[in-house]
Amino acid sequence: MMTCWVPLALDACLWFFVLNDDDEITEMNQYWDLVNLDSMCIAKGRTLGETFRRSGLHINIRHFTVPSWSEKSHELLHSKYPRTLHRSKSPASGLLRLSDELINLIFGHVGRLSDAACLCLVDGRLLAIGFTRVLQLQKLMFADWTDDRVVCLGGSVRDDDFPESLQELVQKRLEGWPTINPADFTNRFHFLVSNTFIIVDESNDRRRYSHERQDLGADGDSYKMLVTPRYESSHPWVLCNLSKGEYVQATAVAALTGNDGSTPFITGAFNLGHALLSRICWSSDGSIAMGYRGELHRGPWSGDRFEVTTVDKLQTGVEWKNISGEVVDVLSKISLYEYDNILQDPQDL
Ligand SMILES: *[C@@H]1O[C@H](CO)[C@@H](O)[C@H](O)[C@H]1NC(C)=O
Ligand SMILES: CC(=O)N[C@H]1CO[C@H](CO)[C@@H](O)[C@@H]1O
Repeated sequence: MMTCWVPLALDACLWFFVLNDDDEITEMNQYWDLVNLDSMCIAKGRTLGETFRRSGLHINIRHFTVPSWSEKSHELLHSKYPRTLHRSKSPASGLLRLSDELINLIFGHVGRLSDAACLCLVDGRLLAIGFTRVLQLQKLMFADWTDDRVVCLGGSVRDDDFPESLQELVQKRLEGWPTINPADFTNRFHFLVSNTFIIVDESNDRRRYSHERQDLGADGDSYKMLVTPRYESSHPWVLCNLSKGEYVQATAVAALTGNDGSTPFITGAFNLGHALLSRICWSSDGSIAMGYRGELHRGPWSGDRFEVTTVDKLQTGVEWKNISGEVVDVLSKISLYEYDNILQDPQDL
């Protein structure tokens, strides 16, 4: 019992000291962590300025990006697996005697991408039925931060100062936590998150392609195709906020630096990670270690759910709003302070 309390009390004292010195806290450069409130994961970061100038987000935007197959790749694979087993020839055996509905149900119970892929390669009919499941499993595996509530928390965030939508969750998580002295230790949620959530970074990325199979012979290439995510589409890619029904288009962000936005992975100084980061930071204190003076620490998308997909696949029944202009405007302002001459047309500002 004591052993748990000592570091806790120490940390509390430290924060007490920091929080009671208003001058110091504005001078202090708080650290910002990317937090997934649903899977309870945290990607640690340093100052916001540093994160911006580097990759733009603590983790690769792939974690939010839903794989997509072009018609051409689809046809290429399916053409290799015609539905050969006509009932009239040799009587179908085992699985293949089942109805499409039953086979679909079985696929629904296959939880591993590699298993679903192998099952698909048994026969063209299984491939046709199981392909949707393969795509679902690819999304779960590679786009593992989609649909979760995400926020980039500054170290100075107070327990009573979360966005409206998160206040209930924060209070719930804090229930049962002892009120510790000093009573004005108001950073308990941040402390809890940074000490109990699972730390992720790209080096311990659990989505590794660790399912190489040696024994698939002629099916080896098809297998590889099924277990590798593709990001192909002729439609524009968008980063969307599933909670608010708003999106930012990749081409608009890429155009800032004269780059190509035809894929979700933009090269150049600004990518979709920057676009996301510019809207999800939350703290009670505005020190962001940047020359830019906007209110980045009160991000309007903090704690919302996101995904990167193509416009044709946006959820129906939601009135989507294109806010690319607003996002690009903030990014270009940031660029004035943080970068030199990276914009395509700086005089347009
Ligand atoms: C969204 O807005 C951007 C910038 O204002 C524009 O370039 C793009 O074409 C718009 N996208 C759609 C689908 O309307
Ligand atoms: C799924 C979801 O959260 N949809 C929301 C999308 O945004 C609109 C507009 O803000 C909301 O009304 C929906 O509930």
